[in-house]
Amino acid sequence: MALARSRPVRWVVIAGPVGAGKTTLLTSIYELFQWGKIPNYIFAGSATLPAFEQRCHLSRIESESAEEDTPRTLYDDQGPKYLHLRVAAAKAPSTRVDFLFTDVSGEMFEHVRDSTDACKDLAFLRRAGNFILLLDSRKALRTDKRWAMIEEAKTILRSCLDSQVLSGDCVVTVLWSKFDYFVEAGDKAEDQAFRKQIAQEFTALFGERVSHLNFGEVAARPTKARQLGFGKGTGELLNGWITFCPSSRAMSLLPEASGSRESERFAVRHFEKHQQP
Ligand SMILES: Nc1nc2c(ncn2[C@@H]2O[C@H](COP(=O)(O)OP(=O)(O)OP(=O)(O)O)[C@@H](O)[C@H]2O)c(=O)[nH]1
Ligand SMILES: [Mg+2]
Repeated sequence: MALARSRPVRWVVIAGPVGAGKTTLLTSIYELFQWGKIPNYIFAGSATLPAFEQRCHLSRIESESAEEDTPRTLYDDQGPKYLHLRVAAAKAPSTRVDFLFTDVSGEMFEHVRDSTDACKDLAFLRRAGNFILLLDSRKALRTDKRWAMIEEAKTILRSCLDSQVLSGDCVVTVLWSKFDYFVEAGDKAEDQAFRKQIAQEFTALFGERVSHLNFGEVAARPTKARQLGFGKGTGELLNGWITFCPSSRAMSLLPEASGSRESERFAVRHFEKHQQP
């Protein structure tokens, strides 16, 4: 069955600098499905199982040692890697949704941040129905790092909007990743005030330019506050992606005739290699 030709797919771009937690967020969704821990939905397949498994492999080995870890996503000019996930409603398994997630190295977003032309080259951004911009809570707790981290995130989003690659009805979520760092630090009033201030700043800067802007928090692998449970917040996030999708954002995977050199061709090649029987 040619997935690419048979059903619409929702494209979710996970954006953020190196080490922000992009890959871990994706693997946590996959693992929670394996453990049946996503409320209301079940895993209904993936055309990129090896890619998910490869990313989970290291953390599984490491989980027998003191600290789990995610392999770094390497930057190469082969374009982004894509992870496919098909989910079904638990009560109506024939109701399915296909997601295609980008697993892009943070270095690619450094190029995006530095140049609107680099943005225009990234065709996957044009297809995004959801754009998830990660803010690293670990850095947010470092007063010497937090403002640079916030500025970098704003610049990535600004660059994507200025270059007009993000569609007007793309849902943009500004997401505090590694939220367990805040929890470990006691989630003090001043930290809550800081997060509120950042949400206000993003709203003031981008609220008019983005039709759906929202905020959230996640702790995909909460090693600093294990009581939160693995994948804290990821189930809710996925639920939001499933239940709220502006109508035009479910798009076919078929390459457009004028498709640019990387994302479409890469996706189709990738799917042809990894299709399930
Ligand atoms: N404490 C904690 N650490 C996390 C969490 N999520 C990810 N990490 C760690 O943060 C580091 C970076 O995570 P990645 O998922 O590789 O980050 P990335 O954004 O994919 O990074 P690049 O691929 O290099 O751009 C790894 O050591 C993860 O184990 C979290 O929720 N809590
Ligand atoms: Mg990565």
